[in-house]
Amino acid sequence: STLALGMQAVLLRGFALAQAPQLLEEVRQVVRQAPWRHMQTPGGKAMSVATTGCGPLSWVSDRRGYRYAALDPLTGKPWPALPADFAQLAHAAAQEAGFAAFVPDACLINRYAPGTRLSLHQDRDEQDLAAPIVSISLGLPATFLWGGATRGERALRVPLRHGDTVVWGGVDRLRFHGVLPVAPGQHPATGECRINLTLRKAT
Ligand code: MD5
Ligand code: FE
Repeated sequence: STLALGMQAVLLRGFALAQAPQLLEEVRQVVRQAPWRHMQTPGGKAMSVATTGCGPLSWVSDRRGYRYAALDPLTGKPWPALPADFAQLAHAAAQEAGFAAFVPDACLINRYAPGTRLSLHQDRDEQDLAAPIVSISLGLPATFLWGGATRGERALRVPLRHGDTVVWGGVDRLRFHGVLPVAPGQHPATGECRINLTLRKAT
């Protein structure tokens, strides 16, 4: 089913379900070349989410700030290539939401162990804020917090399950958002974690 969360934010329930096993196999391949790590915030704290990435560029954070980088700072090597089906799925999802021209050049991969959360933030490190972000949820469910244009606005709680895909674009692209602590559990596809892929146009 297709649920309009906002004017230009669309939740496609189960959109990635059929491809999930293949996506997760590709995540495992990425992790072999670009291992999970807990990036440092500019304030010096380790993020509770473990991350890696793939594509020509991927998002990095350290004491110097947030940015997109062509090289993985952990290995010094280019990020693994963006798997073709990541890009295809993101393109198809974006099309459903009215963003027919979306071509991602970066994929950030987040891993949430039980108890891991993501505090309210905006994604504004991309050059082209007219391009949407496509988010694919895999494994354990989570409660997504979907806020407003300011941090203080009351956030809507959106449950996201295995295979759910969300397209955030246009007027809904810069909303504050986060993820509540993931509840402990076991998922047949991922074991004891939630994995989120975000496909982005960084440049
Ligand atoms: C997650 N990840 O579940 C989320 C999914 C991140 C992040 O937030 O930055 O890695 S992406 C949700 C998102 C992205 C861009 C814009 C908006 C939501 N939004 O305007 O609500 O790991
Ligand atoms: Fe975000």
